[in-house]
Amino acid sequence: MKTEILKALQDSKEYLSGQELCDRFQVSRTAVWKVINQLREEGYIIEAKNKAGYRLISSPDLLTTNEVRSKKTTTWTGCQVVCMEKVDSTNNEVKRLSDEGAPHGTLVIAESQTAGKGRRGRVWASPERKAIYMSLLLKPEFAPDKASMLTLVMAISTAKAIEDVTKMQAMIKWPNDIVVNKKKIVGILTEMNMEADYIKNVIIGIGINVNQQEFPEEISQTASSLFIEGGESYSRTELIWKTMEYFEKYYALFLQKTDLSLLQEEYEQHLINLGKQVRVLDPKGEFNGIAKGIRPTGELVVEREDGNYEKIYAGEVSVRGVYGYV
Ligand code: BT5
Repeated sequence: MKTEILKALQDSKEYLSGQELCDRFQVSRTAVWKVINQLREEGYIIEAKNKAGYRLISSPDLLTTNEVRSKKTTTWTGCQVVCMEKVDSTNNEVKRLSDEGAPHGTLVIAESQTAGKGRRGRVWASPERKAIYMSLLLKPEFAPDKASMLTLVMAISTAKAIEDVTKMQAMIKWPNDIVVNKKKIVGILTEMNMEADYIKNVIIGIGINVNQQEFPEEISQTASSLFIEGGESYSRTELIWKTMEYFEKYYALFLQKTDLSLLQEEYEQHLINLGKQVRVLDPKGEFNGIAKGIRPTGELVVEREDGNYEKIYAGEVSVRGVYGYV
């Protein structure tokens, strides 16, 4: 009911009378009054005018379940939304919920993470309230070897969402980073759980640096936020749903062929490495080359200095610029 009342207030330009809210939602005056007070405690500024009723003046930039749900614009992603103040890692929480039967499309969002993770045991800096930490649960039917491509599907979705919301150019550093002005703004971590040879679930975790004003010393050279790059704060809720809207679009294209062929052009247009010198940090031996694009199955194609083409698989290998991060 709280979500519905909030939505009614958001949708209305005029005052909404207490009686109207009671009638619409079939609840008592006291119940409406309680909800208004709860919303105020969450930071909503709601004006109450004698005889006229209630009017929403402003919303806090808090990722509460009510706030996020009331702004939902998607079809199936976020069919269930769980917002948490603090969690070890949203990816871990989605795994737990999935084991309890949560459906395909469940979205977990947290205000902070105590054990935010990157790939291969790395740490994702997750300070509270300024950024987005979210994970999407998928229970797909395709074969497990296709799952790693979903990182790329989410990467293009997030880049497009950032461009829409901030009007800044967002580029993809293959396979899982989004950069703005060559600084890392987004990291994506896709994890898969299997049962026999089937996919039990795929969990796509996305960390977006939105309104941070500073970064820990260790990452201050490479990391940045949309606030730092754009000079203004952005609505996290809007970024969340825009990302999910694009994900629905690109995931549908992905499913048509169970590969990236229908997204490849758009992905490569955003690929910061394209045509550039890269250093491939392959545990079997590092080498330099020129990034030529991606294959429809997601590998980066790199032309070695001797002219040979190499397929780079995201699993074991990192790619850097020859002189630094990109
Ligand atoms: C990633 O790993 O970039 C994937 C990060 C995924 C984070 C999301 S948040 C929601 C969900 N829940 C989780 O627990 N994880 C996901 P990787 O490519 O391995 O990059 C990690 C490296 O990025 C670190 O070693 C740092 O150098 C750097 N880094 C750490 N925190 C950062 C931040 N907030 N912004 C930019 N760079 C960061």
